[in-house]
Amino acid sequence: MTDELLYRIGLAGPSRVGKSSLVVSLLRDSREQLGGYPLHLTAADLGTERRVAKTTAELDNSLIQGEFRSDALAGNVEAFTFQLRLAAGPKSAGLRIELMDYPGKWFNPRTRPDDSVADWAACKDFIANASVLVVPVEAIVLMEATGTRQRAASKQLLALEEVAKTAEWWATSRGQYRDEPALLLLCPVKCESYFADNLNATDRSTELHEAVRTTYAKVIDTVRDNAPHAEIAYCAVDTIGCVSLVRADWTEEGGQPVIRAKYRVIGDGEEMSFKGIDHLLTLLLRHLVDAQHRALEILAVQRERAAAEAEALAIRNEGLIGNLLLSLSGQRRRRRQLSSDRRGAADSTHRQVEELNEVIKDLAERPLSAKRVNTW
Ligand SMILES: Nc1nc2c(ncn2[C@@H]2O[C@H](COP(=O)(O)OP(=O)(O)OP(=O)(O)O)[C@@H](O)[C@H]2O)c(=O)[nH]1
Ligand SMILES: [Mg+2]
Repeated sequence: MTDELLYRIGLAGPSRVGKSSLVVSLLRDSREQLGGYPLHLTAADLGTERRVAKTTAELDNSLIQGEFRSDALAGNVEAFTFQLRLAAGPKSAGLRIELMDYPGKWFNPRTRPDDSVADWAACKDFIANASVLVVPVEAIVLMEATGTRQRAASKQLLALEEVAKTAEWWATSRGQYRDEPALLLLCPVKCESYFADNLNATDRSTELHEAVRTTYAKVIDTVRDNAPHAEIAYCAVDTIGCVSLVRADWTEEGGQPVIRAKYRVIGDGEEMSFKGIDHLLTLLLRHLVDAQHRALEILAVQRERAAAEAEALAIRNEGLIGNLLLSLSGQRRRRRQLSSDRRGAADSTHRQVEELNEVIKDLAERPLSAKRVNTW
């Protein structure tokens, strides 16, 4: 029997919000991000490795000769499931993680092509089975909306109704498994211009936090109502970092609101400056390691019981003739072997639980920026 469990991470967000950038930023430097911790998050197959490399290159290409091209990243045209492995310690059997990214136009019924209905149904099914739901929030859409019309347009751009619906059925599904950890992560992205801890100087982090809290109140409430055990966290991330918003113009295209952002590159203009990604990874790892810990604790109890039963059988006295027959038929030896195998399996699971205790302690002590991370 393998101890490798499968965890799913779902995404909820419309087109161009920044889903793929967020996922790839999380994976590209994960080894570096995890520095010092006995954890390794790696691509589990060649397809994932290729995908990360391709999207990383596109993201890097959005910064060329001191200019930021916000259209450098091609939008997804199909769904892609990242296959990942997290080894939570040298003796740990590890966790398998699947993360599904998809074209954001499928998310919104207004933009969903007729021939994508079945594809979207498969995405919904994946999300319903995910223990984590990540909601990327396009920060500029929230922060640059002034007046009633722009605020209404911003809700449309963020596909707020759809996000709330998705959160509701995710939470309803999580509500059926209350002994399993569940995590909702609200992640503002494109928020470089509102934090003074990276390359920009203006601090509007409190305002951003408040805007997310009030705008996503329905999402938060629906998760609280349907999955009261779920953790709800906020984590603001810069996946580009070295840009500053110059202006944001609200226009319309085909009757739909659009926001056009103009940035200037700051810093040395060559390198991106991620911020908050390590915090996001920590929040995710805390959840995954906790889930694995709970599952292994249950397994350890089962294996301990099985080992005790096998041991009792191996040493059972079956009387003079019974004992002789057991010995002659080789049955006694087989019982001892089974007992020894089961003892080994139980001890190994106990060691894994112990090892995870240490990892959990390490992750809990990892400092998180109070401006970028919050739990609700
Ligand atoms: N300024 C800024 N731009 C970003 C950031 N993250 C992503 N972008 C830009 O936003 C654009 C859209 O990002 P994607 O990650 O492709 O968005 P998506 O949600 O995957 O889009 P679809 O695949 O169409 O659903 C990209 O061209 C990025 O350059 C960020 O943190 N800051
Ligand atoms: Mg994408």
